[in-house]
Amino acid sequence: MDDLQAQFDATIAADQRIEPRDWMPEGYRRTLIRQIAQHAHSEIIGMQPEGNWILRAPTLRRKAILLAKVQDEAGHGLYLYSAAETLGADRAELTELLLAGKQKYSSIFNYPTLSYADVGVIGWLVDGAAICNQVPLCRCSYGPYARAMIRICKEESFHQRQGYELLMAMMQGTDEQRAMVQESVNRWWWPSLMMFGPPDSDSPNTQQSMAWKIKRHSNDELRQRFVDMTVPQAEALGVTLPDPDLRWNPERGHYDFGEIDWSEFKAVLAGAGPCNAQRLAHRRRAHENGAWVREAAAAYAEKHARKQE
Ligand code: FAQ
Repeated sequence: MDDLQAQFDATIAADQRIEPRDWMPEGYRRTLIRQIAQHAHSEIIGMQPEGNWILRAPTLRRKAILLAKVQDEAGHGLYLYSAAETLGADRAELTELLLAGKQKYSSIFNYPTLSYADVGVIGWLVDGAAICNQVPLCRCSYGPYARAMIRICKEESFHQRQGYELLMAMMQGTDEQRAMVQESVNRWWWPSLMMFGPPDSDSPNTQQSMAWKIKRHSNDELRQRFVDMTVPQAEALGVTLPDPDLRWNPERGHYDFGEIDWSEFKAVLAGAGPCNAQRLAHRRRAHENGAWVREAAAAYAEKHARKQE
């Protein structure tokens, strides 16, 4: 056991990868299952807010783009459930835990998409935040998660650009369209900052996850990186970010920003966000409606296995 622990520690210290068949501490396995499952659930639940606009996309081109993006999110969910399975988790059980409210998904998907500009703003801000958080996960110490993140990040970059391009088109449109973009930015800015998780001083998992090189940066570091990256993009777009305290700090070499309303974050995590109940109810309904597909696939797999015998 001591030898196994020493070997694990040496692999982490050498910045090498832990693979599914390697020995790993139970806490490392549990932390990864928790984070990867939450991430997978986020991708699957995250299809809902934008899915809301597929039938109402303004042109065939916008509809094709949005369909492709939402399908990518389903794909990301599937890679991530597969990565969790390499740790011994069972996909059906993870889904049950989500539906029972025992496993989380990202707070951001509990907000409604009220206008078409929200599709662009989700691409720009939500996918932008996701990229900031996920690019370092490509260097995560657990091999299957790190490798899944490479493809996911490439697709997220496309998602971010499609959002920004959509917003540029709207900003070059009518006054009404510009107002629609600004109103949407006002609603999504603060929840996007909350995606990075609680402040470092109140983040129970960060220290251990960084020691295991699952997380490569703390929540506050990544949040700051996102703010620094996004302010010039907002200027180029011609929108204001709804924070009177946002200003460049030459001493720090970063933008200062206002206090996040952590009581709102906690309420959303506790299930009291504007769309928590709706998102879970929809997911439950889709799961129940899909029961016959799972049964048919399992029966087919069994028949196929018997034939091979
Ligand atoms: N929402 O100690 P920490 C996407 C929980 S992007 C809900 O700091 P940790 C792409 C946390 O789980 C979104 N819960 O935790 C897309 C923990 O609870 P637990 C998904 C949150 O794990 C775009 C507790 O608070 N991305 O889907 C949130 O070290 C557009 C204490 O927090 C990922 O999941 C939150 N915002 O750091 C899809 C990335 N923040 O489990 C569709 C991978 C924290 O102890 C459309 N995950 N919590 O009960 C991570 O990088 C990390 O898990 C953090 C949290 C940074 C999210």
